[in-house]
Formats: sequence, structure tokens, C-alpha cells
Amino acid sequence: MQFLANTTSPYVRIARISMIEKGLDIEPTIVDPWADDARLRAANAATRVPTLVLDDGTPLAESMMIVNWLEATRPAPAHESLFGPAKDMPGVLSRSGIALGVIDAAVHTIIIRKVTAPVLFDDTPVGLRRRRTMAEGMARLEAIAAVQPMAADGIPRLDAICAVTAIDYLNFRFTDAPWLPAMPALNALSQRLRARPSIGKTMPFVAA
Ligand SMILES: N[C@@H](CCC(=O)N[C@@H](CS)C(=O)NCC(=O)O)C(=O)O
Repeated sequence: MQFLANTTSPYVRIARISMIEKGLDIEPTIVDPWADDARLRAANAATRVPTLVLDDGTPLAESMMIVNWLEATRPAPAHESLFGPAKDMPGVLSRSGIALGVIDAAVHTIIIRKVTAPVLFDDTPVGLRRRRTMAEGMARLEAIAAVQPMAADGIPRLDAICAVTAIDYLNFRFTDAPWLPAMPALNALSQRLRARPSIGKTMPFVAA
């Protein structure tokens, strides 16, 4: 298998954490999606990371497709479910959806900045809408996390994976942004889960 990835993408991180949690810890093949890497272009019509090329050559694009493939091919009880027990699944998916909305807004802001510079996209009506999504999404997740800790048993399901990926990405790309809410419960969740290899070794960084 080949996991086409970069070191900053939150979508890559969600897929990679999920893979490691399912016992599939393959070394990522680092590519630059913006440089139209030929391997990525061949495997993914959208030329985006993450893309997982299976042993039989089938390419899987989209982080959530990879999550679904993992869940189907490495099911519980042999492997912990990324969705948790069926009774917990609606809540897990609901929280995951909030975090993914934040991640989409954050990535969109970072990408559109490249296009509009030197005019800052962030202050445009659409930019402010994306900022509101980030602030509102994290406020809602924080309110939930404060009363109902995610991964209370130490095992990250998709909601904790997405929430930790979101807060770590915001801390990485929007460091100390004054418009973000206080997020003590989510920061504590990120710190607590960092001892887990899937979370600890996938922190975002800018490659040299
Ligand atoms: N919905 C996709 C989003 C993937 C995505 O947007 N990846 C970015 C990196 S954060 C990328 O490769 N962008 C290159 C491009 O948009 O051309 C997923 O969940 O995997």
C-alpha cells in the first residue's frame, strides 16, 4: 500500500490516525499536492492528499472514504471501532461533523489566502463567515467536551480524532487568534491523547 500525504493537512492526519488506530501504520509517502506530484495526480483526479493506494492498486481518495474502508476491513471486536458501539454512533458522527466543518473552514481560509494575497481573504464577507464557522464550531465542541469528555476510556473514536485534529490545526495555523473561544477541555483532550502514538506522532509541521 502507498499512503500519499503531506505533513500539514488535517485530512491526512485524520486518515493516518485512523489507520494507526486500526493497526495499519505505514510510512507516508510525502508529496506536495500543489506541485502536481505525478504519483498523486495519477491516483487522485482531484490531486489532493490524503490518497491511499491499496495493494491491488485501487486508489482511495477522501479521508472519510479511508475511514469507511478501515472500518469495513478491520471491524470490531478484533479492532476497536472508529465509531464506537452502535448506541454511541449518532453522537460520535455528530461531533465529528462539527469538527470537520471547522477543519473545512480553516483549510479554505489558508488556501484562499494564497489566491487573494496581499488582500487578506479573512476580512471579506466569505472569510468572516469561515471564521465564524471556526469559532462557533469550536465553541460547540468545547461545550460538549466540558460536560461529556471524548475518549474517556482512552480510545479515540472518530469524534476525538476529528476534534483533536481540529484544535491542533487551529493552534498550528491560527495561533492565539483572538476570535477563537477559550477551549480548555479540548486542549486538555489533545494533551491527554498525545501520549498515544497515533496522535503524538502525527502532529502537523512544516517540512524543511
Ligand atoms: N475532502 C478531502 C479534502 C482533502 C484536501 O483538501 N486536501 C488538501 C490538503 S489540506 C489538498 O491536497 N489540496 C490540494 C488542492 O486542493 O489542490 C478529504 O477529506 O480528504
